[in-house]
Amino acid sequence: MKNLKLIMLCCIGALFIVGKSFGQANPFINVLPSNSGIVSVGATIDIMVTIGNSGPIATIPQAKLRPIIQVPPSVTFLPNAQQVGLPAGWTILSNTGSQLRICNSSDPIPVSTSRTIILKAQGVTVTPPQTFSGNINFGNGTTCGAGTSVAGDLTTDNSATSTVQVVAPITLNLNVFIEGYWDGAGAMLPVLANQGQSNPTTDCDSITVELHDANAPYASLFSTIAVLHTDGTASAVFPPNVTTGNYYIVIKHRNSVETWSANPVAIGTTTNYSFSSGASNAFASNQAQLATNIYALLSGDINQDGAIDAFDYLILDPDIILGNSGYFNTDINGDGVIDAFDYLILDVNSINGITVQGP
Ligand SMILES: [Ca+2]
Ligand SMILES: [Ca+2]
Ligand SMILES: [Ca+2]
Repeated sequence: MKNLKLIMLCCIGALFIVGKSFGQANPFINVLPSNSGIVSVGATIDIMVTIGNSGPIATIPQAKLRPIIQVPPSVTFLPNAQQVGLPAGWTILSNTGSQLRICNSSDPIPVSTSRTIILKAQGVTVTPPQTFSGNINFGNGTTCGAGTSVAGDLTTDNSATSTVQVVAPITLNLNVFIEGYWDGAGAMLPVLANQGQSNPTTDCDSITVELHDANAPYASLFSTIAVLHTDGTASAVFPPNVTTGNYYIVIKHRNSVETWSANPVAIGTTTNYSFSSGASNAFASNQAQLATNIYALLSGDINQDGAIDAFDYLILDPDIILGNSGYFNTDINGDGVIDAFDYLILDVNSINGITVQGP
């Protein structure tokens, strides 16, 4: 009987040792880029790192995981201050731009749970798809310094790879003038500077450039903001998820009537389109003539409802009475002050019943 008890105790002990030696905690890692791994030069891509514990018994202690994420030279990690996608209890140990090391400093990971870490990288140079990787390395369980693996770790899932591809952005080079901002001599005023902004005097104002479906109901599919320069040029840069094809180009500006291209335009990697060189380059020739061969978006739609009318005047009027100056959408002639000269431009377009023209 005594021998039987001894054998049973030995068996339990053996089972306990087996359990302790095999399969206590198994950390694993996966990496996945946003947008199918495609990013344009200068744009940001999210790299999602999933780190978990498939167990089956023990929690992974804090300061025990110090994975390294390594990206190719075609992209670079943003500085630590912009890495805001770490879960509570995780820290960045080092960031060289190409290699970022993190640690679960004060975040133990129980069995069957995982953590998602979002790291931000930026496209640097155009390249075909390249591999990036995540590798679990082990900490010492106290300071995130190098340490040994956890009992039960299977090494096969301690690294993961995916790909990132850096592409050229889709660039649309535009020629656009804005009626009210005309300087009378071939260019537009430095409106932002006139209105007290710190922009250079070669900047006129911001415009929103949209690409709309060529087919009804002509939905807006892509949008970006571009700086319109005083010489009427603007470079609208779209993210690489824009599929090249035919789109209506739509220009929105804070006190002009929304203006559509006359027809859908074939948008490629680099496309040039001039609204200003002909009235008929806009849908229904909905532009004002400023000079020979210079046409412009019609000014005065202050409330951006698609029509220039008395409702816009109702917004302009109080600013004239108050004698406001500075960054105001009611400054239709862009000289920085709101007065009767702004009203004169609105008045003509209101009388003419100007409204947005599109398909
Ligand atoms: Ca593992
Ligand atoms: Ca309006
Ligand atoms: Ca003005």
